[in-house]
Amino acid sequence: MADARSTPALPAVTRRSDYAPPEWLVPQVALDFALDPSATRVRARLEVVRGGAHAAPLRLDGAGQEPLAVTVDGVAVDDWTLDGEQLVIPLTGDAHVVETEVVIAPDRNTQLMGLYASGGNLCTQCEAEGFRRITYFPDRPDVLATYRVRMSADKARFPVLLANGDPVASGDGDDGTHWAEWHDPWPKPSYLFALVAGELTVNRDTFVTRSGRTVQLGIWVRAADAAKTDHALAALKLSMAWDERVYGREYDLDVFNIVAVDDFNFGAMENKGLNIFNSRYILADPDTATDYDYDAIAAVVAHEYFHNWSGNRITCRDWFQLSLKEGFTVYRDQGFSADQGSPAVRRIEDVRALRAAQFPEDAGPLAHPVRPESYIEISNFYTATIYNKGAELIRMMATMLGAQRFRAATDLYFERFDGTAATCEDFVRCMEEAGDIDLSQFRLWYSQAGTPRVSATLEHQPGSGRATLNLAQKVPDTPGQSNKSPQVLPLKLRLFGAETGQPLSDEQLFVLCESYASVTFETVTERPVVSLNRGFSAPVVVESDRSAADLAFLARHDDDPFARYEAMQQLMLDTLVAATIEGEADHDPVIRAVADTLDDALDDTGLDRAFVAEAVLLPAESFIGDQLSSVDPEAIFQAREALRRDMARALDARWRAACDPATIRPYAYTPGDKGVRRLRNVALGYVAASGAADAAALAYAQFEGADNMTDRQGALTALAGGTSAERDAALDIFYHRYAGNALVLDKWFQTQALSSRADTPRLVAELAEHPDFTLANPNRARALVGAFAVNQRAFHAAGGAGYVWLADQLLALDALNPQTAAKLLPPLGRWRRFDPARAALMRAQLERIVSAPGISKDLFEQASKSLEG
Ligand code: B3K
Ligand code: ZN
Repeated sequence: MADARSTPALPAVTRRSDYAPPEWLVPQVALDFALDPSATRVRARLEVVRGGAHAAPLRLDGAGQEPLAVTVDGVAVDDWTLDGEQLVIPLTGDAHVVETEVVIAPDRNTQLMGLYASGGNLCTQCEAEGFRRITYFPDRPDVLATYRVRMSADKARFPVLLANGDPVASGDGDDGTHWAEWHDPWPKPSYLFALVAGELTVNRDTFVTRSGRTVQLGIWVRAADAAKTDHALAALKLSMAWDERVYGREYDLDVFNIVAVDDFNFGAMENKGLNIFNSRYILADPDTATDYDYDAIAAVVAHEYFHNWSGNRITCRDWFQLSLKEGFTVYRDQGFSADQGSPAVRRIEDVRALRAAQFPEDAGPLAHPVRPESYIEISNFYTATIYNKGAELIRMMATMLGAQRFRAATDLYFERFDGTAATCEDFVRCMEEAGDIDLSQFRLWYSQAGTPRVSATLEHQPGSGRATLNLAQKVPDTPGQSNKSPQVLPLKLRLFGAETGQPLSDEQLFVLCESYASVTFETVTERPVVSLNRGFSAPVVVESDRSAADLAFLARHDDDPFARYEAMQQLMLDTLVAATIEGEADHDPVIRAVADTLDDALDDTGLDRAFVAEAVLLPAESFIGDQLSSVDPEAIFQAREALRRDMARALDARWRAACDPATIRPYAYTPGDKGVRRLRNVALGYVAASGAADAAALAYAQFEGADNMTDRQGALTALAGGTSAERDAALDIFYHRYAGNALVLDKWFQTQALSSRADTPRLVAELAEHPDFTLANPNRARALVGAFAVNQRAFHAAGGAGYVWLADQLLALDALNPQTAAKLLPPLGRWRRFDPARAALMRAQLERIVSAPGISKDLFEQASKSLEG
């Protein structure tokens, strides 16, 4: 019999069904920080109130610290106990003042959760459960308190002291210290607490809200970065105005501060009145940031700002409701970005991201519903499903309600639940009430995981004047869920005549609720072609029997730009899947369709170049793999390269026209110029793929002459896949030019990790030994380790060396930063999608991780579920 004592206890599982309201409430908190990187003393004063008739003691969450003193109503007590890491204090009355004191060491906090040091400054990250690493507290989102925060610190080292809410007082102390007090009048959960102390400069501006409140805006960064904050500041002001105009939401404090830090586990954090950002989503100038970076900065600034209402004023009752704030806020930031430029391009990018990250998650061992049922570590549930699929759920409701009723429903939601911790169900009920719609069956989207698959066939008897679209849906099994019910799929449809190119019907919204349904179209006077799921109105996989000719027709004639893109993608995908399976395919239909689209763009007949750049891009290798029953990475790579090469050669003149240096104008960040740059860089990639003798020289000339990072990085990417001398020179110049600029060095690592060169696994392993590589900085870890693991050809190269290398990195990273390590594991969990040899090698690494001594529950949950699922 095995020795039970040698088996470590499995981490505890938290279940949605176990939710119970808090036993004790904390209406008010006062915190006093004596800040010091190696020993920060935290005194907390909690006004606690018994939440109903019960005799339970007060339980305060803690992590990694010990109570140095505990008082109740001003009197020191010693009848407290520790239950695991929880501080348990017996209390006799219904209201008390409980004070605790702890000492923590921010400079030893490598997890970057709680209070930690970054670049010599101190900052916090509390969502989801970081506040308990700062002080003892009921660290759950349904305990809402108003916070008063006092900070004192060495004035020379930490001249700036910021916290949530509005500043109320400050002054100098003894021995070179100073102090500041901040008060946040809005009750908030502990995960929204924040403070920052350090040497920072500020870029200030003001915003006057629609009711006339003047808000002081500030973006705080290192002095050297001050010049790179104008774009973020402008985006903040645009976001504030947009939320007033589109959702009727106004800002509610006198100040709004943003601080940028270099060491951050994800993008940014919406702490009330004091957002803390990963510096990659704040800092931009043309020399160091691409157009993509500029767009991402605006989107993330908007996202965090929008959380002030969807997240902060109304928060989540428990973490199972995370999509209540995240799905809705992503939907809101997508709407904002769509309004800044081309909505079609933005929709294409959002759908591409959904397909690249969420569809595989939904089809793999880590699949979970938008409202999960259980977790081991909540940090693992900040997923594409919660965020991006969650946003699609809101979008579907908005589509079914129409703009006016959707606005009425969000108004009702904001009004009814302001100041509370709400649930996804609360949100859906507002949609039902104000939208006058029954969403009973729609709720399955919250509880069933898996991407629904829709099959569509169009029947038409010539001369009958009628066509019938037959639809069927199936929601696939996912771990722990089988035999699922059909879901509500809002599908936008339209028919076009194959001969005339004219629409044969208006666009209609057909809501598919059953497993099977038919839609009949009258007045069909010629052979029809169906355009379906227009605008990607439902986040589903569509399988249709449309021919290559029909897809090419839609790619040129559909009046919905998303549907045009989609038809082109499907045409390319069908070709690439056939080529992968059969070793060859007819490339001509794709080449002709791409030629037509390019001609429309280059003639400047009104087609947005940014849209064309998207439309002519081949589907990613991983997306091709997702269509196959077993992924053959090398065959996919070769099939895609062959098509790329043929497209490159057949359309050589057009690509050269699109990337002609004559198209280069002095840099400006305008939608039109962005489109020209995007198409130029896609075209440059095709010229490189053609193998033309002058290709490397052309890319190198662009690299050298570029006055902006978009063109410089575009050229570097075009070179990085090859073996030219220009490639080596460009990488070297790029590295030296940006030595010391961490965000640009991330690009240098990432470009090489994503390269299609056959020796990428070796080059990446060498880069991990580079003096500038470190796992301690999450951006750098993601740039090399994260990028390599999604480079399908390189990561899955035969022999499995990539799997071993990834597992080595994850184990090393886990010891420093479990949250970031766990985020990088999923590519290893996709073993079922590969041949038995690769699957066995991948499983072996997962098993090695699961049985490694002392791994975090974050990594354990991801690896163990990946083995089971
Ligand atoms: N709410 C934060 C994410 C926190 C992640 C914690 N593991 C940022 C955002 O979604 O806006
Ligand atoms: Zn968010």
